[in-house]
Amino acid sequence: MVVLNYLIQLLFLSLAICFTPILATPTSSKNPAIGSPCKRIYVHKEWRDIKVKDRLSYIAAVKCLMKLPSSTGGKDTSSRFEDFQATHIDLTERVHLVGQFLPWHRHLVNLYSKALRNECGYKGPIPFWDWARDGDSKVPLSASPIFDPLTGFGGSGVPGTYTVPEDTSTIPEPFRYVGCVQTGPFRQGVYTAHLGPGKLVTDHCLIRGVNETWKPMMRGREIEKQVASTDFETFRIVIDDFTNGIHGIGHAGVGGEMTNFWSAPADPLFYLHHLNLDRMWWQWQQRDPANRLYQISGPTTQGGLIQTTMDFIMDFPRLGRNVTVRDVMDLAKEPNCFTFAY
Ligand SMILES: *[C@@H]1O[C@H](CO)[C@@H](O)[C@H](O)[C@H]1NC(C)=O
Ligand SMILES: *[C@@H]1O[C@H](CO)[C@@H](O)[C@H](O)[C@H]1NC(C)=O
Ligand SMILES: [Cu+2]
Repeated sequence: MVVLNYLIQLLFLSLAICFTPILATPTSSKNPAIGSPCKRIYVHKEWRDIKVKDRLSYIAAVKCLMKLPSSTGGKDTSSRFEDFQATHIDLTERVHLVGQFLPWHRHLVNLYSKALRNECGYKGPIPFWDWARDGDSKVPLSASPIFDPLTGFGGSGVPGTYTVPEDTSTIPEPFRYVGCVQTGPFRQGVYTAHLGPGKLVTDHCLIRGVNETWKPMMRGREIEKQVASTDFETFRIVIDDFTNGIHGIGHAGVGGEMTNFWSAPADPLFYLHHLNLDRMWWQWQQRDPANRLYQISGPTTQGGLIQTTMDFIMDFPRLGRNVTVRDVMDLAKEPNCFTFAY
């Protein structure tokens, strides 16, 4: 087993090395016009429906992104992977508990997917994490294939292996009960995050605390209740409720850095979780396209009175051009061009 583990790690390493020289031009350089028809529609798949070979090359592509230099030459980010995390940290207060929450994250994950394909040569399907499969499963959440040390993202953190910084102003409670991931491709010593926890800038391991408490809330029928709302405003509020909504459940189930509002994208699982949330929203839109395809609401600022409209401008510093909410509503048009296998 140890030998196998070692061989698999070597495989990751060599894949990462092969991909590193494929430095295509950054995603933003040759963008088709917004709203134009897609040349190709990418079909995103659930992690465990993807061939093991593709799962391993996905992980290698993430590692490649972690090695690529920051495309902005920004002082605070040390890799392309961190460009995405830094943008999320800087915009946290503007993009959560507001109207642009779902559209903004839809585009963030899409830009990340494009970077994996265009800058790190990933050719397989982009994965999402369908938590309902774990909620409905008989095995503990920690035994989910996404946490597999050989073909997944590694397991939970080991308690006592991480010391929380003194300044906890941007480090909420659940983060503090966990430790460093010690297995898999992003284990301590192999992957070091530089941004976070919270708004701090510290070199640290990937912190997780897989928490079984949340598993029953991931059951298919619980999720079905949450996406049953018929108006976007109810849908948005229900799923974004940080303690009971499906957005929060994915974050809390993984625990650790994923529970941090700012620095959560230090964990590569962030993108699989958010893609599934996006899938829930797309399914909701598809249930009544005439009314829902272009339905948006919610304040433009947390607790504000101005309502978000289709013309609302969303920005992605370090990552790409500005887009409006309207631009991301229909997945069958540029700059989206993806769908889900189910
Ligand atoms: C799991 O989450 C619950 C609810 O937030 C919390 O009370 C509990 O302490 C957590 N368990 C662990 C092991 O972190
Ligand atoms: C993008 O949007 C932000 C926020 O609305 C704005 O400050 C910035 O000037 C815009 N950038 C461009 C290039 O339009
Ligand atoms: Cu977020």
